Amino acid sequence: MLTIQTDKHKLRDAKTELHGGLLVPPFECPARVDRILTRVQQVNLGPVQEPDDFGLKPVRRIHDGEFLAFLAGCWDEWQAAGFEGEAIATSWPARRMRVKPPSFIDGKIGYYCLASETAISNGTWEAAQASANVALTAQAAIAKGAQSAFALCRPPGHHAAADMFGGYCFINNAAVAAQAFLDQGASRVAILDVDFHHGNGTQDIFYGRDDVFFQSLHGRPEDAFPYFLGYADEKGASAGEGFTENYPLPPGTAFDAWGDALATSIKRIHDYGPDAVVISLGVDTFKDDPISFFKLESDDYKTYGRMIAGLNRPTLFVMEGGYAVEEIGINAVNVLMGYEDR
Ligand code: SP5
Ligand code: ZN
Repeated sequence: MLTIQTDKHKLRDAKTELHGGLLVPPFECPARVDRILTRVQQVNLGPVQEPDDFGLKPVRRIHDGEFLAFLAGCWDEWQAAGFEGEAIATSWPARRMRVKPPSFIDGKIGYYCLASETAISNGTWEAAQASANVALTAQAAIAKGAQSAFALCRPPGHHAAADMFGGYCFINNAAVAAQAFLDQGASRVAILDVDFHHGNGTQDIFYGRDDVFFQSLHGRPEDAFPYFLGYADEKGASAGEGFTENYPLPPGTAFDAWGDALATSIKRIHDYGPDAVVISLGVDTFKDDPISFFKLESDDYKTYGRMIAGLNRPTLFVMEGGYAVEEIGINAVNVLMGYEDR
């Protein structure tokens, strides 16, 4: 399988994450991709190539222009305001307030932010664009005839909505790639989100549409980030009704129950008959993940890679989360090896 990767991910190197009331080194760190790349090479998964530059046109198909301008200018504006730390939102348009973007960066960042654990700093915007290019390059390889490809994206994307960042995400790479398939002639795309966290951004982007079938398996919102979306009764709206499906699962879920949910989800995707499948691949479902509560073992990743291959559709794997850095390479690449049945 072809892997697309660039060292530009290293430009996303925030020093702080707001976690449990402390500013700690971010869980979403450059070493994650380094580990996965090392494993890709160790097992000879296939060639590793640099992304092409697609510019912002395919990104604008998903994201709001004002939001992208905010991301592009955020760090400079934050510094110009004289703040000494990284850019972290502290105020939001909460219930019954005016949902209107302020001019001053301290207000504007709150308008565009969905979770304040995620700090913006120098290089974040450049890395986010490079990550989208990674997804688009892998998508293009499939459009040219490859049966599968691995977009080793970083920063991740599935929490990012059309006009919101957070959950370590800025541009929704999977959504941008899914839209690219459609813009190039596909009529239906399925997105299967197996990251531990609900793919709130992806769900929100496609909620009213029937040309993208969104499925997410995740820690139930009662107990897990992003807390405010991902219930089983969210099924899509208007034209999109029936084209979103959620599988919220409780703390301690191991592969028996998780694999059952996946099997159901895969059957639903099979019935939808997509022209392409995008997998939002997070391996924070692992038993030793530091911020999650599922109990998957390393071998389970191979098993479910095989299950995904059973769909027998062009499949784009887009890297999302996974914070047990020691095992992230084994777990992520196990999915891809399982898919290739080796
Ligand atoms: C892409 C992705 O996986 N983003 C995840 C963002 C999660 N950020 C907030 C996590 C809050 C976790 N609190 C966990 C307490 C564990 N003891
Ligand atoms: Zn996650």
